[in-house]
Amino acid sequence: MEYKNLIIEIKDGIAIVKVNRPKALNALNSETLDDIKNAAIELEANKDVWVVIITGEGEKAFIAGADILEMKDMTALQGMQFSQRGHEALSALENMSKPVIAAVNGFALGGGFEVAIACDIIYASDKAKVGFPETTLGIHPGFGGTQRAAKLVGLAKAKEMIFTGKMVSAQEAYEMGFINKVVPHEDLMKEVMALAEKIKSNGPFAVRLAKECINKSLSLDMDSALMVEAKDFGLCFATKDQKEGMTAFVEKRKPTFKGE
Ligand code: DAK
Repeated sequence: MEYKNLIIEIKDGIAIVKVNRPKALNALNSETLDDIKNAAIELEANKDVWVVIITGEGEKAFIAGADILEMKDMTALQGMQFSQRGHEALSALENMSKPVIAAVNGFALGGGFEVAIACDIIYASDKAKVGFPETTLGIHPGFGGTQRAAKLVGLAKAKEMIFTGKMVSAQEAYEMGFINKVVPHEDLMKEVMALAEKIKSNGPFAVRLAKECINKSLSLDMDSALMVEAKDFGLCFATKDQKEGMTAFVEKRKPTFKGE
């Protein structure tokens, strides 16, 4: 598929998705939101892709938010349509069964930070700055940020970030619990690739089913969530990878998973 504002590279089971509007600090306009939705759908269907990485093109930004120039003069109807595009894009990304890593290479603000926290794991450059400046613009996070931030770091820290609209360093965001790891800027992609390779070396269906179980824990009561876990655990035994993983252990060798 052709993308207007994304560059996608797929190599050895890992897809790198780069948001490519560096002149606007990769801000999310309607075209880019549609691109993200279509890329999530396409990569989900691609059997050769086991892990997805999302990052920003250029030295300065991951994504500096929704496109303020596009939003500025919107009518209520256009605002609603924009909102729906955003929800469709973020839901497509979040609902991918495959693990998605955000490589936050610079500013991740507003909708951009919401994209990052919709991913499964965040690694950030030590130069990155993150935050939810929406309230400084007279709006509030609307791509799921109020919900995901509170679940990720707790109510008090989420409220402080959103009410103040402040921008914090990657290190501060790490200390709050938003980010998994902060790395030197020049090592970001190397570290993220090593993480992706480590995940890829494990049984892909096991990883995907684990993701489903963990995500369900956010919306289900304990008994229902344990039912999902039991069902997904059982499903692992329907894969060749489970046989390979356990046979390799018994034979004292490394497993070779094929995603079957
Ligand atoms: N939108 C559009 N253009 C942007 C942009 C953005 N969010 N951020 C930066 N740019 C553009 C700038 O306009 C500038 O363009 P030119 O003037 O060169 O044409 C270029 O990128 C470089 O930016 P700066 O010159 O400002 O660069 P600096 O290094 O001086 O500053 C900065 C970097 C990131 C601190 C600054 O650009 C900045 O504060 N940007 C705005 C960040 C921000 O407020 N982001 C939040 C946007 S609001 C919704 C759901 C969600 C949302 C909305 C609706 N619904 C459900 C309806 C989400 C809203 C947001 O994300």
